[in-house]
Amino acid sequence: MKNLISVTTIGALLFSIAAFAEEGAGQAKELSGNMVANGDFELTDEASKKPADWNPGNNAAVKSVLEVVKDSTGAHSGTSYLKIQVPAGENAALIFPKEHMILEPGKEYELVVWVRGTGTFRLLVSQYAKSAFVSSVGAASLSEATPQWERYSLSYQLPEEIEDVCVALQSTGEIEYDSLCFGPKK
Ligand SMILES: [Ca+2]
Repeated sequence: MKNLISVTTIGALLFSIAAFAEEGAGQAKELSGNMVANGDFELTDEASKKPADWNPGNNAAVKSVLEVVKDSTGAHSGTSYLKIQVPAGENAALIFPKEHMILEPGKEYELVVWVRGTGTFRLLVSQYAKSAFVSSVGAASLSEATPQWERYSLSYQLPEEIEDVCVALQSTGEIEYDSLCFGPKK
């Protein structure tokens, strides 16, 4: 079954965006079209202590540590961000949201996320058809992060044969993510 982002989720998202209004109009505007639930990593699943609405992907297979860090001065948005640590020599960690998105063919979309750390990372859009993984779209290789928050983006257009997609974050070393947004390109 395909998962469309529900009206309730969008309502909750808009409500949480209002709370960030004091952080600057530019950022609030960027988050307003967000199709990814908990892209700002402000919600934590109480049982697992992992970010709510996200799957840890292959983190069980690699010896990586995934956590939501509560740090109001260090966070790029709100009071928390996602931290992923992968020991040297291990495979890159992959994390993606639980809900897939249905997109309009031909329309241009953009994934934006703020990243910092000591390691490498890559933004991806994973493509599915007939409930099966088809391929991932993104940079050819992982890039080095910087110690300060930097904005990275990936443009995406839905190919005809693809039915639904999800964003994915791949990383090695110690990488922190915040303020992730995916939506129609402005
Ligand atoms: Ca945040």
